[in-house]
Amino acid sequence: RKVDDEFLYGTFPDGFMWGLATSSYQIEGGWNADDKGENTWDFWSHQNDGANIADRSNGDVACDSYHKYQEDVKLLKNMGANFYRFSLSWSRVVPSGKVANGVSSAGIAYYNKLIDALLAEGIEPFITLYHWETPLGIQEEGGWLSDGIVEHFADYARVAFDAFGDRVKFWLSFNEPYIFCLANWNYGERSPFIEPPVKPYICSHNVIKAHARAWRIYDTEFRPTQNGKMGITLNCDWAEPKDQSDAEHIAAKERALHFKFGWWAHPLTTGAYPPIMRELVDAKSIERESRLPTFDAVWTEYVKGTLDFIGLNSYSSYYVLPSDGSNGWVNGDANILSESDGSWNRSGIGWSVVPYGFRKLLTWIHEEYKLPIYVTENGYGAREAEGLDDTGRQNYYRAYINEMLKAIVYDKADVRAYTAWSLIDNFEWTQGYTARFGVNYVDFNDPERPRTPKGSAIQLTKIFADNGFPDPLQSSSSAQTTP
Ligand code: PNW
Repeated sequence: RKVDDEFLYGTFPDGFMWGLATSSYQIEGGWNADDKGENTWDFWSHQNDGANIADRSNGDVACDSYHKYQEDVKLLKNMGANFYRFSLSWSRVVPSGKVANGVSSAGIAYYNKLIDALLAEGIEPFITLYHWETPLGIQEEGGWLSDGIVEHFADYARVAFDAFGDRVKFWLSFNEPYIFCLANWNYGERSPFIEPPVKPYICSHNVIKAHARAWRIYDTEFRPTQNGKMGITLNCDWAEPKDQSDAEHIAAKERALHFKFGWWAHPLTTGAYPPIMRELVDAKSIERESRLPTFDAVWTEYVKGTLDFIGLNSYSSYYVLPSDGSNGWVNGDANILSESDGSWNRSGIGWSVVPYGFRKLLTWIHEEYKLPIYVTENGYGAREAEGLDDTGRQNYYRAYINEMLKAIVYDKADVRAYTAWSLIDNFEWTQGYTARFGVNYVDFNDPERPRTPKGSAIQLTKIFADNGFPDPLQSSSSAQTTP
């Protein structure tokens, strides 16, 4: 395998898809418009006078995309995007979260308008069903800790396929279950969890069942006529062994990746959690039944093979090394410690910028799971002061997209799509508006929420149009012909 730090000129395979992403709570606003129901993020951001959020802000208005979606479509069109990854707000489509209580015609109408506006410009809608917002009534019944949520999610997914699937061919069940199953806000709790972890493993079990239910409903009831694809989006950063020559560090890297990515990808491909996870969590649950649940024979068959592709969100890398497990929490269960390197560049919000890690991660996922990979998020966060001349973000995109090209050309990774996070600056969860990931700037002080392209939007427009980085010294070049 050729490992090299040099920039690789070349273009992506024919049909490679380029797009940008957002999520409903982060951009829509209209939090109580029409008959929309309240959800966990409405509740969490309003609770305690807003003190759960860094700048005491919320998504009540956000980018006001509930009213300004046509401007978002215009930005996508101007950038030449092939697709737009956005999410549905469950409680906008199904106000109580339970289909038996009714579906919102206003919610359905909003997403129909957005989908039709995209298609009119030749942009494929790429829908995430769940990007962290649980309808409040379902949360009050236990949310992801109660298996009742599985059927409510399945019913909601069917409503979405039925309403939009004639025009939508790309579906994601969940965004980053690792993040929401480990987050305090997912459980409405302000204080840190009590260790060792119990809730994350119960949450994951229900998420995996809910994904499988939705995929099987799609597969049997809708795919024959709609012909789309459905995956899940998992977040993962590359775990670089701190000491490359130490077998213990290399083993720690495998544990790190299986406790973050395999946790979800393994059951959905094989029907069971990764063997290393089963072994370690079982061994550390000696006081009682394993904290990590087991799929029974029926569920094992049911969850196995329910991915048409794997969605990957990746931003960064870290060093990993072995621990004795006394560090607690999920890293303690995995017997790992993570560190960063003082020599790595940092984004404007302090995340490590390590382009080579992106290639290694794509190649690891390809070799481990042999499924098409869709990069569903990648991007660079900064503070307000960065302004429109976002050179740090431009350098990031050029370097990361180039490492993705190397993964395809040198390592034969089957990467089919790339999605930049985000189309526009937006509500960055507990950081509120203090962190900006947009390639288009949004002025949150102006009631009109005007959007203005940053340098990175102009740069991505060119990369999309060129399908990569054609060699300036050759009249034509492609990934297939570049050595
Ligand atoms: C993603 N991390 O979350 C989410 O899908 C987006 O909604 C979010 O806006 C975006 O990344 C930027 O944060 C992540 O700590 C949150 O490694 C945290 C991490 C990674 C992704």
